[in-house]
Amino acid sequence: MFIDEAIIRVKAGDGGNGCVAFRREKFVPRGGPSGGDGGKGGDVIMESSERHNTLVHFRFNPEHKAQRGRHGEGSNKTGREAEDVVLKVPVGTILYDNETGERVHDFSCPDETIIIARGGRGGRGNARFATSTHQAPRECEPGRPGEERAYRLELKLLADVALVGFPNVGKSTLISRISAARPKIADYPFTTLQPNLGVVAVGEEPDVKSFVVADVPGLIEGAHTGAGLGTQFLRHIERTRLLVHLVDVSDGSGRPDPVKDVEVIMGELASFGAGLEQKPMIMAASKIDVANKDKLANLKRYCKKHGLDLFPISAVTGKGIDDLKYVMAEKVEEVRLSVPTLADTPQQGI
Ligand SMILES: Nc1nc2c(ncn2[C@@H]2O[C@H](COP(=O)(O)OP(=O)(O)OP(=O)(O)O)[C@@H](O)[C@H]2O)c(=O)[nH]1
Ligand SMILES: [Mg+2]
Repeated sequence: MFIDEAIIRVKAGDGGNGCVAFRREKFVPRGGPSGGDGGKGGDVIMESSERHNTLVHFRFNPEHKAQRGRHGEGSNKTGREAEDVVLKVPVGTILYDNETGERVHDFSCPDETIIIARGGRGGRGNARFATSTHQAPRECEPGRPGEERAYRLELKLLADVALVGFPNVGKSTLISRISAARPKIADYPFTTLQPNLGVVAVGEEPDVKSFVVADVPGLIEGAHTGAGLGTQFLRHIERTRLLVHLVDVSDGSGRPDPVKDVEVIMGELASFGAGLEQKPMIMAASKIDVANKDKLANLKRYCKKHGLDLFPISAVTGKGIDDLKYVMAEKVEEVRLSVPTLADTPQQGI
């Protein structure tokens, strides 16, 4: 099972202090007490969102604090309440108390909100302590401290992007280049026997976009009828939002015609029968550090003719990888927003 995890510390805002003050007006001797109450400290709130797909943003930023409430003031002015801090998590996130291990909440739908650290109440000002026998109280309360807690977040990952292609085209090498996944890489077909998932983060804080990539075992002609590793992994592709189709254009690929390769893979996707061939797809010409110029040119021509975006990459030298990552992030976001119902499917690790 593929799990994304993060530990966070949160501190809600303290309440503002109550104030001691007395009315001082020209013709009102002994004006009564007028110290206002402190404002409430901000809560820390957690909200599930369809726009988030991983917990990567908490790894950059594990501590979150809400502001304290303003102190009370004279003339019975209550201090202003502090703003709440809202932390967004993907649907499917499970929240645990990090100290006790207790499961606190399971975010199973979008837009669920819970308070995970409660802001402190403001202290009362001296005006609140006046009674008929105690007309000039000098007491007030300090604000209550905001709650401070540590949580562990857990999310079963669902792949957004699947890397597809023949065996040995460099899928595992690519995922190891763009994420922390470290699958086995070797110069023979069917190195990868199980899908590997990796979390890819693109951009700088606070605009980090993240998505999950699956490195799927290689496909070959007849995969839909069970050849090679068969349909087992095509089923995983079914749940992704975007396919990145790798085509080996190197001299030593052992296959003479990259266009034929593309057609075979497209045929397999179509034959599987779940609309896989209609998924948004980005083409990547792999191993361009050792490219055969004719193969690359043929593939470019084919992609142009069929309106497919082609990114020449080398997972070994890093050439073209950043561009590909950004386009993947953009496309995932685009599809995520246009097909919100995808998020309603149960979160299952693949
Ligand atoms: N020169 C060069 N070699 C590469 C590149 N990417 C991958 N390779 C090599 O190609 C071979 C296969 O790479 P893998 O990443 O294991 O290929 P795969 O697509 O995951 O293969 P399967 O798991 O069998 O489907 C390895 O020897 C890699 O070192 C590249 O950009 N340039
Ligand atoms: Mg592999």
